[in-house]
Formats: sequence, structure tokens, C-alpha cells
Amino acid sequence: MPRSLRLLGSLLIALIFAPSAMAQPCLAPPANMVSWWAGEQNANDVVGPNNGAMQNGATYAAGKVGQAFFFDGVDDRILVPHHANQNLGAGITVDAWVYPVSSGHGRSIIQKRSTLDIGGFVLETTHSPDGPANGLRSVVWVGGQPVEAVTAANVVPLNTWTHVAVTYDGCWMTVYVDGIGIQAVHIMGAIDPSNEPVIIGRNSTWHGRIDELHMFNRALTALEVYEIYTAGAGGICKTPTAVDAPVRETALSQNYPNPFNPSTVIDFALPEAADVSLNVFDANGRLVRSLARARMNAGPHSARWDGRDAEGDAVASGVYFYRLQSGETTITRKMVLLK
Ligand SMILES: [Ca+2]
Ligand SMILES: [Ca+2]
Repeated sequence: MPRSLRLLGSLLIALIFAPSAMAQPCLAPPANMVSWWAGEQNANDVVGPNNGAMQNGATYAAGKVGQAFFFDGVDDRILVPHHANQNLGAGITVDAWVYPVSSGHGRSIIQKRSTLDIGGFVLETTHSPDGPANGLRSVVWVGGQPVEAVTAANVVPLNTWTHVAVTYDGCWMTVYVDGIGIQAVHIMGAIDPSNEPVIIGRNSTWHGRIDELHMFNRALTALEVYEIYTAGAGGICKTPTAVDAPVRETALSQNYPNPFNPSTVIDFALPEAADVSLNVFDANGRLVRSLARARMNAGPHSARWDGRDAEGDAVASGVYFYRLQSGETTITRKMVLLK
């Protein structure tokens, strides 16, 4: 074969394979993520303590990012027991990719509300005759009263992925669709707390897929919401220690989220079994809390700090250090508690 033809062939092969070879990069996680339900064959919270339970046959299907949750529109749902860190006060963001396969009013993507409508929040679809067809509604309870933001019709079409988000900063509640703020209402004050569980795809309602549901304890900026949307199938980056590769040396990852409030996760990894201690110190070097002190196996490990000292009292905002000691190895990193 003449050289020029071989070159042309190589070029064509490069062109054919280039798009699939370039997987979409993931987005660095925005700060203050409280919970993340990724739908990867479990209902666990990737960043927080709020693991969910798949109920009534809720299952998984191909997602926007990896796998997604699938709800049958009859009775499927995910139940996440109440945890105080889901009462987000005057700062909240909830976002997800959704893929409805039928239309309906009041089909909640996520909600934390009582049956008596006291406190909490709801993000749900609307449909005629009760609301705009294939629209979106966000409700928060403030001062005992529900306040809602309702979009125009057909912002969440059937049988396709749409990114939806709602943010509230104690002043404005904004509803985003595919990264663009399309509806906003002015409110003042913190969202009334609710001790009800978080429910994803509320019982008897959601029909289709929900993926990459995140909850933050602050209002993300418009740019941050847009960046999650444009990350698309790349999604938000998970920590590298989640990879099941053999551990070659002792490692201590940056905590996440960071800054954090009220709790954060610290991942570390051991190349071999070792006596390990993981302690939190304040800026003056005083021991605040011991998170781990045990013989541990080789491989990845994870610890959580709830921002409390050994007496169980919440500590003040500020810089803290966490130190891993394993055999001869000591690694210290810095984290910020921001209330
Ligand atoms: Ca079912
Ligand atoms: Ca997923």
C-alpha cells in the first residue's frame, strides 16, 4: 500500500475512534454537598449518611451518568430516613436528571414534607388540569406557609433526559431547567424543618428514571448549576479512592465536602493491615475528636466527622486538621467547618 494511503487510513481510523476515546470529563464537586444518590445499583448516599431503601420494586435502568433509578409509576419509591442535615434552613439546592415516561401532576422527584404540609420542601412535576402540562413546581414551607414556584408547560418533556434544579438562598427560590433559571420567587426566611423522611419518586407517582440526585446546604450559583448541566454524562467526580485498585502506599484524601457543614467524609487507604488512628485537631493543636483507633485491613477505608467533639458538642466554625497515623506514616490535612 502506498505510504499516502496508509497515512489516510490511519487518519480515518483516528477520526472514527476519536469521539468515543474522549470520555466526557467529570466536574469537580461544588462545595457543601449534603447528599448524593447516584443510582449505581444501590440507593446509598455517596457523600453523606443518608442511605436510602429501594421500596415496592424500585429498580435501576440506564442513566444519564452510569445507572439511574427507575420507578414504575405505581408504587415504587426510595425512602431515606430523616436526618437533621436534610433540614437545610435558608440555603438549599436540589438537582437531578429526570426522564419521565408518562405525565402526571404532583409526581415528586424529591420531597421532605409531612402529610399535613408542615415544613420541608417538594420538587415535582405538574400536569393539566391541575397545573401546566409537563411543568415543574418547587414548594418550600416558610413561616408555616407554602411558597411555590411553577414553571411554564412542557419544560420537562417525556422520554428524554432533562436536568432540573431548585435553589433557595433565604431570599429567592429559583427553578432551573437544563442549566437555565426559568422561574424565581421572592421569599424571606429559613425553610421550616420537617422530621419526615426524604422520599425520592413519591409513592404512586413518579414514572420513569431519576439520576444523580444531589442535595446541597446552600444555594448554588447560576454558573454552578449550569456547570452540572454541561458536565452531562461526565457527572460530578467521585473521589479517586473509590476505585478498586490495589493500594501501593498509605494515602489520606482531602475530606469531602470541604468546606463542610455539618458533616464530612475522610477517605484513606492502607497498603497492608496496620494499627491506625485518625484524629481531628483544632488550629491550636488540641485534640478535638478521635475518629478511628483500630487494627485495619489493607485497602480503602472511610470515616465521617459530624463536626462534634468527644463530648458530642458541635464545635465552632474554623480550620481543623485531621491526622492519619499508620505504623511509621503520619499524614495531616486541613479542612474547614463553615456554618
Ligand atoms: Ca412496584
Ligand atoms: Ca447514575
